[in-house]
Amino acid sequence: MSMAQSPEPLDVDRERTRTGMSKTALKQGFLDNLFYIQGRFREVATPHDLYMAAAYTTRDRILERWIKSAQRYKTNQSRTVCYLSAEFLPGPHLANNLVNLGIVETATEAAHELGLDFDAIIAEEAEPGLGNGGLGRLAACFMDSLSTLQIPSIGYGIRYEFGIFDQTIEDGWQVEKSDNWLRNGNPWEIPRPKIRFPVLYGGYTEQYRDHDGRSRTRWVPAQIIDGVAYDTPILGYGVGNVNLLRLWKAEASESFDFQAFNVGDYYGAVHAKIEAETISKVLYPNDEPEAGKELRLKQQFFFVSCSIQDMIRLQFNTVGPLDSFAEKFVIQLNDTHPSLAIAELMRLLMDEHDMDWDRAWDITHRVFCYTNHTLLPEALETWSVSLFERLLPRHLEIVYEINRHFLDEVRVHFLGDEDRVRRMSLIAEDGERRVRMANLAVVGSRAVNGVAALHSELVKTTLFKDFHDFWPDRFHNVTNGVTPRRFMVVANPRLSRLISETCGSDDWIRDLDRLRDLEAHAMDSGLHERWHEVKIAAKRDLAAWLKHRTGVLLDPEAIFDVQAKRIHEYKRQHLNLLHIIRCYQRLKQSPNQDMVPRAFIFGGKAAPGYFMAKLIIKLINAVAEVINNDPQINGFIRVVFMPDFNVKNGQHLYPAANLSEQISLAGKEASGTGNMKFSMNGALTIGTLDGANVEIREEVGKENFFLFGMSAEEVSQRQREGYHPWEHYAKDAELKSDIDLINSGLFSHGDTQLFRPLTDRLVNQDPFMVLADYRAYIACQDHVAEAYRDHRHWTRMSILNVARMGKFSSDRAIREYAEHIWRTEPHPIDL
Ligand code: GPU
Repeated sequence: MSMAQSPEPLDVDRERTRTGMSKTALKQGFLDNLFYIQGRFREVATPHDLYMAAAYTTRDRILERWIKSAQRYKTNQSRTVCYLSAEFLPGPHLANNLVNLGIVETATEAAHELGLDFDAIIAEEAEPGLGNGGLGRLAACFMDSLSTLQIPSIGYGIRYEFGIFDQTIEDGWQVEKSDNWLRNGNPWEIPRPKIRFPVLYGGYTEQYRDHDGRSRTRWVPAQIIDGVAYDTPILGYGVGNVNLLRLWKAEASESFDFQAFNVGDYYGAVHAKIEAETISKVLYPNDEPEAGKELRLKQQFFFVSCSIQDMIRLQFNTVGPLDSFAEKFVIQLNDTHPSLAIAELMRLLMDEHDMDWDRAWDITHRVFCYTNHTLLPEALETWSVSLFERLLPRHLEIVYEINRHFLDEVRVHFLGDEDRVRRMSLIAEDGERRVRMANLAVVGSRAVNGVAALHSELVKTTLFKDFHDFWPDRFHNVTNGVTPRRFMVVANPRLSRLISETCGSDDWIRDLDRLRDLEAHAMDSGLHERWHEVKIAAKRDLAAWLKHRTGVLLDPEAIFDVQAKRIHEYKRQHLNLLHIIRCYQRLKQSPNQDMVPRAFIFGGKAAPGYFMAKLIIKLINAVAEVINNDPQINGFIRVVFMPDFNVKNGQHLYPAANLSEQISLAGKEASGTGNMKFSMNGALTIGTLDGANVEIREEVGKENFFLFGMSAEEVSQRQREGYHPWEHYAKDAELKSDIDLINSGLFSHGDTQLFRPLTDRLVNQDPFMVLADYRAYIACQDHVAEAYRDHRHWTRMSILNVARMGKFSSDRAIREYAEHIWRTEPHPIDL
């Protein structure tokens, strides 16, 4: 039974005493939960018991608002945004929920009076790592903003039993450990065992005549698996609205099992259970490119099928007939991973709900919208027709039929242009026939958007040029944003307090443009001093954290120069490394030179099968070992790799950074969102004109941004002309000596071969033009060092960066989706 069906109005007074916000109520709630849920008394409670009691005490207070929201949304029949995403990276919930409830101070005092270490309780929570990187974290930021903006919404995804692997570093190499995040229980989720849908796979289709004599298609599957809903409440900041993150867990279908049971195959029946459960067992750890594995396709169809069936159920429960489905719902596809939803909705409307093709298609293409997150060809999903047919025979028929209708239109519009038809087809016919998921997503959606201005332009002019020629109005831009609740208030309470005091209000937390009020104080020496103190304090905290985990000691006075993101060649962590080696060589050549001390900090995971990315991690750690232990360097520069970069650990990084490395090859990073998180916390950016960097620079002013490197245009021109990296290597003596130093074995205990695959690739292919941008990067880094010497000037730039970050709130992004794409309205739930 869904909450939306709760029959009784709430007894608000009863709820308030049970879930009051006063310090006394919090203390009582905490002790009750420790006793009745954890079954513990104070003296024997473990840190984990204390965390669980705190989490339940917080959740109790959210549930009241949740039920109210569900009741209101139901009676209002409100239009609902369904955000379909194979990944969600919400980060630990406790601290964020306390912020959004507005009870951080009360809870801190309550904990103090109970003699508890509040920070230790917060730190106890496991990271829900149900995503790889930017795409999954964006989904979580959007959920926060949807609730804060009071827009009814449901995030649909997969409840992976194992999320993204835990990264440890052993002998400088990345080692992956499985992420058993549910081991100690998850107090934030509520299982809904009765919200369960069958998901079908395999088998065949057949035609039959229904009682009206119409020809219909029946899908006879070979396997049925159940999806069961697990709900996590997503509370908005300072509002009564609570939306739903509904994640599906795969279970064996009871009815299906019984068949095996009846013929006495008990063992086989249990085996089928295990196989069913593998579907939601583990997240694929590839962050573009795609894995292309059969289980991945099964996962995608699994969560998509459950989600569409759930929406149809909700439609019947609230509005009624399916004709208004596209008025009740809008479905946003977070990349192509959920784009099977287009075929699945068609199937359900036609095969299960008796609609003809035209009515079903009318609803389907009006309900879907699609966000593209990459132009990298290797990241664009395609599935071989034979695999697709084996797993989803009915959906292949539907895809063919969509394609037939679509290509007919194209042929009418572009008479005789069969080349274009071939390019636009949902099926790639060159070589092994494959289904192009991006083409399916564009054809099945009424709106398509990129995630930053430059990216959306490139989407229109390169990747989807043919589609843009055909449907120019379908294409939009919505520049990404991040939530200031998580990345400022939770991660950086010191800075947040300082901003609120300086601006005379904390309104900026819900209206990030208000940060502009800081500009009036950008020259104020009192603010400068406190701004500097806040940054130094965060640097000390990070230094202590890193010392404890890696043994490397950083000097808080040094420039904290940070690159934290997935390890990928296009993101060019190795360009950063070449600069570090340059600094090292300079110091070795003239030890007495007046160099500004720097701490180079890296964080990020490599896909387990991505050899070159793993070699880059090894090289970072190898360079760190040599530099950090060279007495001649004497700590002037230090290099450290933060193990297991994730949302939780990232919260230590953003507040402490002075310099944010956003150095991808122009045209390759769709948006980037780390760039926004660093800048909001007062770091200056060194970056290329890529993704959202372009707009960040526009906002903060070019004098407050360290720009270097080729533009996207220059990149494609160079590529057209023919790019020869070895010419740079041969001509630039410093570049040559930096690369030669890697090959000398200095960083690899004399092994001259270890890093050869990396250096050979740079000199011979260099697909991401590291060598072409090397000289400009080094020069720009020299400017950074000079600028850092002038503390007043640097601090002023830092303040202006924060003051001008309003645009990059995910609240702004969600407002744009709501207004231009979804056409949804807020439904306030009063407190
Ligand atoms: N992104 Br496609 C991912 O994190 N994973 C993916 O599989 C794909 C894209 C990222 C983009 O690389 C990044 O530029 C962007 O900011 C982010 O999605 C959110 O849009």
